[in-house]
Amino acid sequence: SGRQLPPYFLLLQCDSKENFLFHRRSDVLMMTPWFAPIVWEGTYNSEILNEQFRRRNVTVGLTVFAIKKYTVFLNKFLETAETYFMVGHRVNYYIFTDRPEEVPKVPLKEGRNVVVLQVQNYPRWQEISMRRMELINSFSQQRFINEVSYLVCVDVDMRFNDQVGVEILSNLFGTLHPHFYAAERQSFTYERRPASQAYVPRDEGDFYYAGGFFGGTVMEVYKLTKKCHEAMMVDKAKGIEAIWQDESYLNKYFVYYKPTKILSPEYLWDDDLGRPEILKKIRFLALPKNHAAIRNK
Ligand code: 2GW
Ligand code: MN
Repeated sequence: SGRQLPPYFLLLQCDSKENFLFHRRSDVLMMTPWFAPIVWEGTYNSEILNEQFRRRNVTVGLTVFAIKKYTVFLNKFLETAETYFMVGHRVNYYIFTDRPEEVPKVPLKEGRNVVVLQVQNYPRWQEISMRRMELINSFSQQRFINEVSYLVCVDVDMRFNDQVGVEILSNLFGTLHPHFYAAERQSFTYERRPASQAYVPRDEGDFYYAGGFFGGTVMEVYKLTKKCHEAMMVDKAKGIEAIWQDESYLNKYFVYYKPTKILSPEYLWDDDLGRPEILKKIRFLALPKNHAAIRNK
């Protein structure tokens, strides 16, 4: 068997599909310089991972915000999550909304629950997006810590389109932004005003992460959302708001607290960018939105 063979032989065998260690790609970066895996289709074995997480009987919390008209996205979001998100594992959907009566009743598989959390609305959309950090933070301490092992925090204007499973789970994870996964550091849209708490100097930063998909253990998400919320409050007191709101503060955090795993843009794609060859799966896809009608500014 493969186990008996010396290491150089395993390297030579890496082209063989029968080899049980054949999980690598040469066309994408598979690991960061701080040894965090970057998750692409073809780089992991979901059978092994599912077995490990099932043995731990892990429960995953999926947080999503549907404030005002964004409740229209919930039906497709939940339906597709039932098909593709953490199949075979325990899941709690945490739906933050100001309109609980508009949360659709979607049939759920065994071991999966919807929890509706009523929250206030904010008049400015930037505030709706940014306050997610504060709310995830306070509910982590009050509730999530007692109910789930991991939190996955996502945008709602999306649909699942292929498997999103336990391969994403780690202490702290972020997702490569689909517009910047192939871009140079100089073009990353970090906050560049030194006066902001989200400021990232030109010679720092590893990747540009998407605001719409991050997570980790409840403790790590608690720490992340605390820092981001506090940074926003410092800025707010000075009349500053970072260029891409919560996404900017998230990116600042990840410069100094490196994620232990990074998800490829398979996990947050936008078809406006086409479907390049390196994407073997499109797992979570932005829905086209009628900005004028839905955003109700
Ligand atoms: C309303 C008007 C304009 C923008 C957002 C909203 C709005 C957002 C809303 O009325 N109700 C609501 O629940 N939201 C929540 O905020 C919802 O969960 C939504 O997915 C999230 C972010 O807003 P979204 O998806 O319209 O903005 P995107 O797709 O441009 O998001 C990216 O940039 C944001 C910051 O500007 C965030 O970082 C987000 O995570 C990014 O994906
Ligand atoms: Mn969005």
